Amino acid sequence: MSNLRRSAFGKFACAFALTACSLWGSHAFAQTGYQPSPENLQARREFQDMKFGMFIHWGVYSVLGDGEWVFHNRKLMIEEYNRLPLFFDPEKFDARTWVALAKSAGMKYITITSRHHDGFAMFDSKVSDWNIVARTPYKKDPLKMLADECHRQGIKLFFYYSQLDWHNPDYYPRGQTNWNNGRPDHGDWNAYLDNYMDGQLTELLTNYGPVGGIWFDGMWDKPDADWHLAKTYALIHRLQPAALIIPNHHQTPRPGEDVQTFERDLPGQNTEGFNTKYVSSQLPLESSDTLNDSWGFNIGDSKYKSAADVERRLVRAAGNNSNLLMNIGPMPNGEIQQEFVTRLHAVGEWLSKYGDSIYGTRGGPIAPGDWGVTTQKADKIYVHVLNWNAPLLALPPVTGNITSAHSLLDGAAVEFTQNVDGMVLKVPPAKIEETDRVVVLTVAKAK
Ligand code: FHN
Repeated sequence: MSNLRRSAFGKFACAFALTACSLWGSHAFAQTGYQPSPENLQARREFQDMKFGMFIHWGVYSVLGDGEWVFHNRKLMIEEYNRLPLFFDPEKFDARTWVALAKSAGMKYITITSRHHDGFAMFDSKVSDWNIVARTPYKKDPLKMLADECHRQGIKLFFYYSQLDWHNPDYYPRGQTNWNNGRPDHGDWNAYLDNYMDGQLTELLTNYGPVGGIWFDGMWDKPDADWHLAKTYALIHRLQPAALIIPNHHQTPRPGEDVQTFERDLPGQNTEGFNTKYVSSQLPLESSDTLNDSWGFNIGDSKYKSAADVERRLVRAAGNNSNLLMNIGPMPNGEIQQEFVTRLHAVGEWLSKYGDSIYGTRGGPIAPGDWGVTTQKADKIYVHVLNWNAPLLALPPVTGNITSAHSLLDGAAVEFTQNVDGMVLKVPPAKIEETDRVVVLTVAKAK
């Protein structure tokens, strides 16, 4: 963990990851007896088919160009932070451009911060005037424009919603990330959850058309609190049965949750130190990461991943039966920096050739390895050779007879042998800058 913000969060994350598993038992039940509706199950399948999404961290914090934790990291006072919306006027924001960029990258859905830990609503909320329409010179609702454009361009829109709130006095008792920022030492937790949070979730699930789901974050700030999950989850499933609840709580999924998401890690891996190693076999999986090293716009962060890095992460996620949600932090004027645009276009170009081996697939049937991964769809198995230099690749057996093998890139036949102990592929030599050599196996179901 190199980066300050990562360390700021990491320090908290590891601390409560240890406490959480013991204490959360008491509020683990959430929406007990939850039976996902047919629409929800269909939405889960469509989610898994989409495989690749754009994560967007954007808010008044973007003005300071120091990421989304600047309020906390600079230990600012409420009245100091309250000035920030005065400077937020994204005259260059264009929903059509943002959605078109996601589409050009081969991304099928967008997850945007409707509000982050600073509690500032990036939408027109009647629940509180701590929002973009009431407090900024911009006075418009970018989520409304984005929702309309997503519906127009056939992209699903998900809303990130922070349960943690560093601004609202009723977020009380305070949590692990608290500092004295001038809030009174009292507040009404139930009012915060039942009126404020559920009130805003009702707005997001009522005023923006069909929503892909809600991506929660921040519960880790108060691991032993009663978050009224049963009530909130039931509210969401009542307002939009197909909306997926995706909680970034880094813990074992609870009843009422529809997707398990992992932050900066593939499912089951815990290199970050705060992700659970438990991987649901029932729920769709997702892995989120940043295109540079930051979630929110950070003017000093040039640690960009290459397009090839992103492609390999997408392939490894798919091989682990998971989606990849890749983050960008737009600039305060509403523009997306060129370094992000260039890389996303390159990934889109790659997916225009290799998309068949990603979209609509599921992970397997062969377990991921250092050499690479496999994805499968209908009678096809896609062998993704990511890290293998020898001419022959020996793999474990699969069910069914392989009737043919060919390179996805140019259709050239690939030599192979198959017996009860497994198969051996004569892997095509890597072409210049070939991120992923994909061998397509056609499998006839065993009689
Ligand atoms: O604290 C947040 C962070 O700012 C960012 O939103 C990430 C995205 O997954 N989640 C939290 C850290 O786990």
